[in-house]
Amino acid sequence: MKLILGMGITGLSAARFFAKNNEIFRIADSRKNPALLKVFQEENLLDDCYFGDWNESILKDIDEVVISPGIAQSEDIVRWIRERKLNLISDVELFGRHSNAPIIGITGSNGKSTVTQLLGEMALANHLNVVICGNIGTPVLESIAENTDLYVVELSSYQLDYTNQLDLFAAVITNISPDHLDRYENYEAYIASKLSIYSYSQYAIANLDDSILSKSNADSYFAIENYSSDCDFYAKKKDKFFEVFYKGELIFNSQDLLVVGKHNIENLLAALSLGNQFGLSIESMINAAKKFKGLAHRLEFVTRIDQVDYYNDSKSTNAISTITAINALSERYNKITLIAGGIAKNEDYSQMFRLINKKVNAIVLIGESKDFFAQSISGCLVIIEESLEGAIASAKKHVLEGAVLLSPGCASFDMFSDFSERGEVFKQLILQPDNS
Ligand code: UMA
Ligand code: ADP
Repeated sequence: MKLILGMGITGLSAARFFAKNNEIFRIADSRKNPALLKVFQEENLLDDCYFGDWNESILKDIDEVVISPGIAQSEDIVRWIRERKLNLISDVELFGRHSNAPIIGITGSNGKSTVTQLLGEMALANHLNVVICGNIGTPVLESIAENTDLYVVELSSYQLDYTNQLDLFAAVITNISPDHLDRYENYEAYIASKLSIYSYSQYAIANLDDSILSKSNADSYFAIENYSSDCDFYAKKKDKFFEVFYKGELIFNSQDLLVVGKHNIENLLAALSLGNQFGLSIESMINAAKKFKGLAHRLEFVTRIDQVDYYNDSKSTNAISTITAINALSERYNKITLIAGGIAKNEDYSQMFRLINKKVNAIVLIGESKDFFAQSISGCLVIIEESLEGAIASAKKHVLEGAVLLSPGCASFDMFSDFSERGEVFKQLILQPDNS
């Protein structure tokens, strides 16, 4: 019998998948009252279920376990499964067994969702029946559809950790920097998790500017700083913009893009490399890139109020993404006010603090990490607030020009259910009339 661990959207998609295929399954969640319980009840998916602290009896008569990515490898249940040598798989592995079209996999510490969406839009521009899914938000098992030409799948390290077999047509790792270190024994283990994607891929693509990936022995590379003859696609800075080249030929200038920042050129190069490998036409990929507006909560332009531009980068949950956002906006604005803080990750923030001291005019700190951040920042005005609402009011009081940037560099769970709620609240507060 199959066991599904976790009753979030992954667990729900696995339960629906088994029910549809007349497969008997048990489902378990270590919370007594998981948020989606009602949906499972309404869909009659709870014939055999277990709630509350993990217990070894859950494993009775089980031969294969589909585990949700949010369940850490350090959990007792994972140890028990491994001791019993049961098959432990991710939803992605199960999806791979039943997929009816080529799969392109995208992972990395930052830029995964952006590259996934952009490549999906490029494939659409090539009139392909493309499905965009995975860690970006729609579980892979929910996404299997007839007549699909291509699955573009965002893969997290958590999903890769529980994947043993998968056949990817091509894969990219956008970059690697410390993230999720609470889930890994050390940084090396996190790096190994990311690199594992290449072992499933017929064709490996990597960012040559990344010091770890440049040693990864990929099949092809892309780069901005360190381009070489190994790079099919590369970009060079010219004045304020970037020129993009394919095999030495200029194909595009970034002034035609709607998204900003060097990191988005990297994302474009990653998507072009994958799409080209799949046979998408370069011209149509470029046309799709020109129309690409980016994703919500990733350096998303919200509005301009009284000469001040507001940006929502709530998806920034680690230091490097905040560094990226500050660098991108400092190319456009002389004055930046940053709103940051939340649950700091177990990583080194010193480079982010140095950049803030250098390039940010004022910082408003919120969340659990506010005092730790405040102690480390001395090069600009530092304001501490108890809420996001207070932070926005404070920013509005102090800022007369330039950009106000929400880029927390931290997880959101101390104040919000997730990064998207944090970003939505930010946008609502900015746009509501009494705040303008
Ligand atoms: N649960 C337990 N015991 C535990 C931990 C969790 O029972 O020890 C239960 C919870 O009570 C809950 C369920 O598991 O009922 C939640 O499962 P989950 O945390 O795996 O989340 P899902 O709702 O299944 O969403 C997952 C991804 N979540 C995580 O990896 C944490 C989503 O990525 C992904 O979009 C979705 O599958 C579809 O593939 C989110 C994410 O934050 C956006 N990802 C991380 C990131 O991008 O950095 C990796
Ligand atoms: P992921 O899915 O890997 O979390 P996203 O595309 O959702 O990546 O972007 C997450 C955060 O990282 C955002 O704050 C975004 O501005 C920033 N970001 C996007 N692409 C890159 C990149 N190539 N390098 C560094 N930061 C990036």
